[in-house]
Amino acid sequence: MASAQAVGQGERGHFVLKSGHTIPAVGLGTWRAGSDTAHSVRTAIAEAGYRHVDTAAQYGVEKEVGRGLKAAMEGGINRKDLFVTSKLWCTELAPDRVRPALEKTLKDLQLDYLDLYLIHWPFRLKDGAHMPPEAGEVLEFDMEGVWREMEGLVKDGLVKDIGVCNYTVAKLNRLMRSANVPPAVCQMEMHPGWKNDRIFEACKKHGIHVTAYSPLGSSEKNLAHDPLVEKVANKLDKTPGQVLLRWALQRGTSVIPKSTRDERIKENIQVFGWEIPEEDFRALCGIKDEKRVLTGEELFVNKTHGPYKSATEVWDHED
Ligand code: NDP
Ligand code: 1BO
Ligand code: 1BO
Repeated sequence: MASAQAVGQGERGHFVLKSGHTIPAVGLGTWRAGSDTAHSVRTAIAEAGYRHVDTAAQYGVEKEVGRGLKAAMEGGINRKDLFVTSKLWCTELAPDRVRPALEKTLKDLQLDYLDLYLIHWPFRLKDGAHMPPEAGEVLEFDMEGVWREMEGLVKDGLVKDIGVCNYTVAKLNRLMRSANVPPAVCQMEMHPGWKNDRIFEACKKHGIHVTAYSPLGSSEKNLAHDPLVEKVANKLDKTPGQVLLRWALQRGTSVIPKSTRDERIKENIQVFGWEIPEEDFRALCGIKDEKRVLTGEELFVNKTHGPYKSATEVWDHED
């Protein structure tokens, strides 16, 4: 791992997936990264040592991500050393829409394969659906049919691994019953303010790697100012952001923090070669008042017409 050391990832800088492929432990998030995205992606890879970028068609920045990747590769980084994730949006959750959606994503990213393609949310939306959805805008989702198509993308070498996001234990069990290629990764909201232990345990049982999204608590519930996180950071002479990311790595999840500030992009990958001591790790696990930031309510709930009338229903009553 000498070369990985040289770019700052350290010797434990990746996790191994069920497929045998590796996923770098820290990736750059790109949701709401806006017009700075290409610059952030290039900075992350070429200057900070990231080898993993997380994006999605829904973020509206895939062309920008593609420009940033291209700039980094023109600077000498090999495609095979990068790990690029994208996601299939809810309007495309029908078997005949999967491959065209992936092809559009590849074109926008200027790539000929993805390392990981994820179902973004397990709910199908009608084209042009409102937020929140109006009556009839949340459609039936053929999970098995869509997964077959995802499997076809792996078989044809267009994506190396496939996975899901925002799944419940119930949905994961249903998928595991019919999948020929099991999901390699499950991406979920996770930080000390929402540990999400139930799905985490289910994933461990099935050997599915978990990536923690919104690992800093996102912009809505940024935990960098939490007094306990600050206290641990001061004690270890690290930043609160680094403590939150290191906490997630020590739990066994990869992380995809988003920043568009160069100094934070660099700070967020300096999370190797040191540890949060057990007592502080456990104290961080004990942060009270756990709550999701992303409830899915504004995307999928129609309180009058359903089919999901509350966030509780979105999460199959498992929260
Ligand atoms: P994060 O938890 O990564 O937090 C991002 C926020 O924290 C931004 O406001 C950022 O501001 C700030 N920030 C970044 N670094 C630091 C730091 N070191 N100290 C303090 N604040 C910091 O939130 P996201 O919700 O963006 O999640 C990360 C990524 O996960 C997304 O970008 C996306 O790629 C993925 N994701 C996937 C989802 C899914 O459904 N599969 C859902 C949500 C996210 P600034 O940019 O100004 O630095
Ligand atoms: C609306 C998409 C949530 C972030 O992945
Ligand atoms: C193509 C984006 C590079 C800017 O730093």
